[in-house]
Amino acid sequence: MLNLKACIFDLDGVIVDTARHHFAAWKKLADELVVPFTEEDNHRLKGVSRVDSLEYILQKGDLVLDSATKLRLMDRKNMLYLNLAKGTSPGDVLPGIVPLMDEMAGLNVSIGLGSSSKNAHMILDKLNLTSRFDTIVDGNNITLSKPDPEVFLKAAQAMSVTPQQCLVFEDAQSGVEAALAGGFQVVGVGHGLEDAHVNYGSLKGLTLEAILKQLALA
Ligand code: B16
Ligand code: MG
Repeated sequence: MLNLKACIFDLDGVIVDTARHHFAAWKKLADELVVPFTEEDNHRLKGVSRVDSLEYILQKGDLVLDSATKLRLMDRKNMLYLNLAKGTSPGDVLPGIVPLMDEMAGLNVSIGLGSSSKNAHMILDKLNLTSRFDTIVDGNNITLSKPDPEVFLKAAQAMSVTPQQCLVFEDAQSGVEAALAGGFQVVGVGHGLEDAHVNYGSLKGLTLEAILKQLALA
Protein backbone atom coordinates (compact mmCIF):
# COMPACT_ATOMS: atom_id res chain seq x y z
CA MET A 1 0.00 0.00 0.00
CA LEU A 2 2.21 2.80 -1.27
CA ASN A 3 -0.23 5.64 -1.47
CA LEU A 4 -1.39 5.94 2.14
CA LYS A 5 -3.15 9.26 2.68
CA ALA A 6 -5.21 8.76 5.84
CA CYS A 7 -5.85 6.54 8.84
CA ILE A 8 -9.26 6.15 10.45
CA PHE A 9 -9.49 5.01 14.05
CA ASP A 10 -12.40 3.36 15.78
CA LEU A 11 -12.77 4.75 19.32
CA ASP A 12 -14.02 2.23 21.88
CA GLY A 13 -11.54 -0.63 22.13
CA VAL A 14 -8.89 0.93 19.86
CA ILE A 15 -8.06 4.35 21.31
CA VAL A 16 -9.43 3.77 24.79
CA ASP A 17 -10.84 0.84 26.74
CA THR A 18 -14.34 2.26 27.17
CA ALA A 19 -15.66 -1.04 25.74
CA ARG A 20 -15.61 -2.39 29.32
CA HIS A 21 -17.88 0.48 30.42
CA HIS A 22 -20.33 -0.26 27.59
CA PHE A 23 -20.34 -3.90 28.72
CA ALA A 24 -20.91 -3.06 32.38
CA ALA A 25 -23.75 -0.67 31.51
CA TRP A 26 -25.52 -3.11 29.16
CA LYS A 27 -25.03 -5.92 31.70
CA LYS A 28 -26.71 -3.87 34.42
CA LEU A 29 -29.61 -2.98 32.12
CA ALA A 30 -29.98 -6.61 30.98
CA ASP A 31 -29.98 -7.76 34.62
CA GLU A 32 -32.75 -5.27 35.37
CA LEU A 33 -34.73 -6.69 32.44
CA VAL A 34 -33.91 -10.25 33.61
CA VAL A 35 -32.27 -11.05 30.27
CA PRO A 36 -29.05 -13.12 30.40
CA PHE A 37 -26.10 -11.14 29.03
CA THR A 38 -22.66 -12.67 28.70
CA GLU A 39 -19.18 -11.57 27.56
CA GLU A 40 -19.99 -13.40 24.33
CA ASP A 41 -23.08 -11.20 23.80
CA ASN A 42 -20.99 -8.14 24.53
CA HIS A 43 -18.39 -9.24 22.01
CA ARG A 44 -21.10 -9.32 19.34
CA LEU A 45 -22.29 -5.83 20.31
CA LYS A 46 -18.89 -4.13 19.96
CA GLY A 47 -19.20 -1.36 17.38
CA VAL A 48 -22.98 -1.83 17.21
CA SER A 49 -25.12 1.30 17.78
CA ARG A 50 -27.04 1.95 20.99
CA VAL A 51 -30.43 1.26 19.41
CA ASP A 52 -29.32 -1.95 17.67
CA SER A 53 -27.66 -3.15 20.90
CA LEU A 54 -30.91 -2.65 22.81
CA GLU A 55 -32.87 -4.49 20.11
CA TYR A 56 -30.44 -7.41 20.41
CA ILE A 57 -31.01 -7.64 24.17
CA LEU A 58 -34.79 -7.34 23.84
CA GLN A 59 -34.82 -10.06 21.20
CA LYS A 60 -32.70 -12.30 23.42
CA GLY A 61 -35.21 -11.85 26.24
CA ASP A 62 -38.26 -12.21 23.95
CA LEU A 63 -39.36 -8.76 25.07
CA VAL A 64 -41.58 -6.56 22.92
CA LEU A 65 -41.69 -2.95 24.16
CA ASP A 66 -43.14 0.32 22.88
CA SER A 67 -40.83 3.00 21.53
CA ALA A 68 -41.18 5.30 24.55
CA THR A 69 -39.96 2.50 26.83
CA LYS A 70 -37.10 1.73 24.46
CA LEU A 71 -36.02 5.38 24.54
CA ARG A 72 -36.13 5.35 28.31
CA LEU A 73 -34.00 2.19 28.45
CA MET A 74 -31.43 3.68 26.05
CA ASP A 75 -31.25 6.81 28.19
CA ARG A 76 -30.76 4.66 31.26
CA LYS A 77 -27.95 2.67 29.63
CA ASN A 78 -26.28 5.89 28.52
CA MET A 79 -26.54 7.34 32.01
CA LEU A 80 -24.91 4.20 33.44
CA TYR A 81 -22.20 4.41 30.76
CA LEU A 82 -21.51 8.12 31.34
CA ASN A 83 -21.22 7.51 35.03
CA LEU A 84 -18.58 4.83 34.45
CA ALA A 85 -16.73 6.86 31.80
CA LYS A 86 -16.74 10.19 33.62
CA GLY A 87 -13.29 9.63 35.13
CA THR A 88 -11.68 9.03 31.70
CA SER A 89 -8.44 11.01 31.41
CA PRO A 90 -5.44 11.35 29.05
CA GLY A 91 -3.71 8.52 30.94
CA ASP A 92 -6.38 6.14 29.58
CA VAL A 93 -5.27 6.44 25.95
CA LEU A 94 -4.24 2.88 25.02
CA PRO A 95 -0.53 2.16 24.53
CA GLY A 96 0.82 2.83 21.04
CA ILE A 97 -1.85 5.31 19.94
CA VAL A 98 0.00 8.58 20.59
CA PRO A 99 3.31 7.47 18.98
CA LEU A 100 1.38 6.20 15.94
CA MET A 101 -0.47 9.51 15.63
CA ASP A 102 2.82 11.40 15.94
CA GLU A 103 4.28 9.29 13.15
CA MET A 104 1.20 9.87 10.95
CA ALA A 105 1.34 13.62 11.52
CA GLY A 106 5.05 13.61 10.62
CA LEU A 107 4.25 11.83 7.35
CA ASN A 108 1.30 14.12 6.52
CA VAL A 109 -1.10 11.22 6.82
CA SER A 110 -4.53 12.58 7.82
CA ILE A 111 -6.22 11.18 10.92
CA GLY A 112 -9.94 10.49 11.18
CA LEU A 113 -12.32 8.98 13.70
CA GLY A 114 -14.99 6.47 12.66
CA SER A 115 -17.01 5.53 15.72
CA SER A 116 -20.57 4.32 16.28
CA SER A 117 -20.67 6.13 19.61
CA LYS A 118 -22.69 9.29 20.18
CA ASN A 119 -20.33 10.07 23.06
CA ALA A 120 -17.18 10.17 20.92
CA HIS A 121 -16.56 13.95 21.13
CA MET A 122 -16.88 13.93 24.90
CA ILE A 123 -14.49 10.97 25.28
CA LEU A 124 -11.90 12.46 22.88
CA ASP A 125 -12.02 15.73 24.85
CA LYS A 126 -11.41 13.86 28.10
CA LEU A 127 -8.44 12.10 26.46
CA ASN A 128 -7.10 15.42 25.18
CA LEU A 129 -6.97 14.01 21.64
CA THR A 130 -9.59 16.07 19.77
CA SER A 131 -7.14 18.43 18.10
CA ARG A 132 -5.24 15.52 16.53
CA PHE A 133 -8.17 14.62 14.26
CA ASP A 134 -8.75 16.03 10.79
CA THR A 135 -12.29 14.70 10.92
CA ILE A 136 -14.53 13.10 13.53
CA VAL A 137 -17.45 11.00 12.31
CA ASP A 138 -19.50 9.36 15.05
CA GLY A 139 -22.91 7.97 15.92
CA ASN A 140 -24.45 11.43 15.55
CA ASN A 141 -23.46 11.69 11.88
CA ILE A 142 -24.61 8.34 10.51
CA THR A 143 -27.88 6.64 9.74
CA LEU A 144 -26.52 3.11 9.30
CA SER A 145 -24.56 1.34 12.00
CA LYS A 146 -21.48 -0.87 11.45
CA PRO A 147 -21.26 -3.37 9.64
CA ASP A 148 -22.50 -0.79 7.13
CA PRO A 149 -19.47 1.16 5.85
CA GLU A 150 -21.19 4.59 6.11
CA VAL A 151 -19.14 5.84 9.08
CA PHE A 152 -15.80 5.12 7.37
CA LEU A 153 -16.93 6.33 3.94
CA LYS A 154 -18.02 9.64 5.48
CA ALA A 155 -14.68 10.03 7.26
CA ALA A 156 -12.75 9.30 4.05
CA GLN A 157 -14.92 11.72 2.10
CA ALA A 158 -14.39 14.46 4.70
CA MET A 159 -10.62 14.02 4.33
CA SER A 160 -10.89 13.95 0.49
CA VAL A 161 -9.30 10.51 0.19
CA THR A 162 -10.53 7.26 -1.35
CA PRO A 163 -11.02 4.11 0.77
CA GLN A 164 -8.08 2.54 -1.08
CA GLN A 165 -5.83 5.32 0.30
CA CYS A 166 -6.94 4.67 3.91
CA LEU A 167 -6.14 2.31 6.74
CA VAL A 168 -8.89 1.57 9.28
CA PHE A 169 -8.02 0.47 12.84
CA GLU A 170 -10.81 -1.65 14.36
CA ASP A 171 -11.36 -3.92 17.37
CA ALA A 172 -14.84 -5.21 16.48
CA GLN A 173 -16.01 -7.81 13.98
CA SER A 174 -18.82 -5.44 12.90
CA GLY A 175 -16.23 -2.69 12.31
CA VAL A 176 -13.87 -4.95 10.34
CA GLU A 177 -16.81 -6.00 8.16
CA ALA A 178 -17.80 -2.35 7.69
CA ALA A 179 -14.31 -1.34 6.60
CA LEU A 180 -13.96 -4.29 4.22
CA ALA A 181 -17.38 -3.53 2.71
CA GLY A 182 -16.20 0.03 2.07
CA GLY A 183 -13.04 -1.11 0.30
CA PHE A 184 -10.60 -0.04 3.05
CA GLN A 185 -7.42 -1.78 4.23
CA VAL A 186 -8.06 -2.98 7.79
CA VAL A 187 -5.82 -3.33 10.82
CA GLY A 188 -7.49 -5.58 13.39
CA VAL A 189 -6.75 -4.69 17.01
CA GLY A 190 -7.33 -7.58 19.43
CA HIS A 191 -8.07 -11.23 18.86
CA GLY A 192 -10.40 -13.17 16.58
CA LEU A 193 -10.43 -10.65 13.72
CA GLU A 194 -9.15 -13.01 11.04
CA ASP A 195 -10.82 -11.11 8.20
CA ALA A 196 -8.68 -7.99 8.77
CA HIS A 197 -5.72 -7.58 6.40
CA VAL A 198 -3.33 -7.56 9.38
CA ASN A 199 -4.04 -8.25 13.03
CA TYR A 200 -2.29 -7.23 16.27
CA GLY A 201 -3.12 -8.10 19.87
CA SER A 202 -2.29 -4.50 20.79
CA LEU A 203 -0.84 -1.45 19.05
CA LYS A 204 1.82 -1.04 21.75
CA GLY A 205 5.26 -0.47 20.22
CA LEU A 206 3.96 -0.67 16.64
CA THR A 207 5.01 1.78 13.95
CA LEU A 208 3.10 2.74 10.83
CA GLU A 209 6.14 1.67 8.86
CA ALA A 210 5.98 -1.84 10.36
CA ILE A 211 2.24 -2.09 9.65
CA LEU A 212 2.70 -1.04 6.03
CA LYS A 213 5.49 -3.58 5.58
CA GLN A 214 3.28 -6.35 6.94
CA LEU A 215 0.37 -5.20 4.77
CA ALA A 216 2.57 -5.45 1.69
CA LEU A 217 3.29 -9.10 2.58
CA ALA A 218 -0.32 -9.94 3.49
P1 B16 B 1 -23.05 5.11 22.42
P2 B16 B 1 -17.00 2.30 18.54
C1 B16 B 1 -19.33 1.78 19.77
O1 B16 B 1 -18.18 2.57 19.61
C2 B16 B 1 -19.15 0.77 20.89
O2 B16 B 1 -18.20 -0.22 20.51
C3 B16 B 1 -20.45 0.07 21.18
O3 B16 B 1 -20.30 -0.81 22.27
C4 B16 B 1 -21.53 1.11 21.50
O4 B16 B 1 -22.79 0.50 21.71
C5 B16 B 1 -21.63 2.10 20.34
O5 B16 B 1 -20.37 2.70 20.11
C6 B16 B 1 -22.64 3.20 20.61
O6 B16 B 1 -22.18 3.96 21.69
O7 B16 B 1 -24.10 4.42 23.22
O8 B16 B 1 -22.00 5.81 23.24
O9 B16 B 1 -23.62 5.99 21.33
O10 B16 B 1 -16.38 0.98 18.93
O11 B16 B 1 -17.66 2.27 17.18
O12 B16 B 1 -16.07 3.46 18.73
MG1 MG C 1 -14.66 -0.43 18.86
